[in-house]
Amino acid sequence: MVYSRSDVSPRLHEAFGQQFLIGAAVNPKTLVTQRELLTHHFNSITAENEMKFESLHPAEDRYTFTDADRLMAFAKANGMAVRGHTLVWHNQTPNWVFEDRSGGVVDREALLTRMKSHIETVVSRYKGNIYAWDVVNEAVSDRGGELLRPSKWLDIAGENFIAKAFEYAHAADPGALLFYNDYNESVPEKREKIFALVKSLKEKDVPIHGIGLQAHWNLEHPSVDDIRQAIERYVGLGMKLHITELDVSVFQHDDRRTDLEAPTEEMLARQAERYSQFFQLFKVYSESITSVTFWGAADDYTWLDNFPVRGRKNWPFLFDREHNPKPSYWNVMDIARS
Ligand code: HAH
Repeated sequence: MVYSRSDVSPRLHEAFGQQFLIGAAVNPKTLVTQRELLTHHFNSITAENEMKFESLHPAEDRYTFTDADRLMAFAKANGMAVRGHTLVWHNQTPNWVFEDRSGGVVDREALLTRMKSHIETVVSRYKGNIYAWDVVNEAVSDRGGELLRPSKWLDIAGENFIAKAFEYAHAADPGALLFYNDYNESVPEKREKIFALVKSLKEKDVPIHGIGLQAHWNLEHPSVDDIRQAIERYVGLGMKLHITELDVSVFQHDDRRTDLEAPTEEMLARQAERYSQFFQLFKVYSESITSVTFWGAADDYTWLDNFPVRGRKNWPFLFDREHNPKPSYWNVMDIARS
């Protein structure tokens, strides 16, 4: 592969310098393969996996910081900010967290003690160097009739686990901005649940500063209007907003095709139109939106390759597989300058 052209196009993060940070999720591989692109266009990075519970804390008495520390060093060497992702989640969390010494279910108090110890250790280590943390990820249910997603955290510790996570994180780094982060954040039913959860946290004086909109969107969904309404609703709670995991899949939800070897011209044009609409909105709300992070940087690597459809590649970003700007990039730059 030839990685060449990205360094000659105008820097994304400079174009939005007055509005918000421009971030990318990275992993140990892309820190190498996308190095030029990352340092040219982005001024914030997030660990795709390397700061999750299972990566940092695989056994009760063992922490593994090597990959996360390397990411921090990369950011520092290149003058980039770092968003932390994520402290408490139902996924990518090792079983030991929920088990007692005899393999049974740990009790509530012991689970909260483990949570506290994990959060203290991780947040203190990067204190002052991580501007915002996703403290709790995806705790709200997608199903009708229930507010919170069934999980071991909820089962064992009760709904208070969410408030506790924020308290522990705030105690460890009072200077870090603390976020509740979720997907389907612009779907009206789920939006109202996220709103209700965050409102109840605020009413209990829980130290929460913002809502992370994951923004895993596609060519048609969610509608710009639903996104605008979600932003309005969350801003109404006095929350800062971060766009935390932006990508625009070229496939609709029920499209299961696996035969495409490259995105069609129509897909690229529609994707560019969508990106343009999104960044127009982000600009309008830039008093509240202070950071926009893509869940990757260029189409040579995305978590959407083989997910949710196996054997299928996706092309969700502003830069193509060779790191050249796509029509989406030029549209976003036009919005920046408008
Ligand atoms: C996000 N979940 C997670 O926050 C992130 O940590 C991960 O790397 C990728 C996406 C979105 C999601 C999912 O993982 C499964 C089903 C729906 C949505």
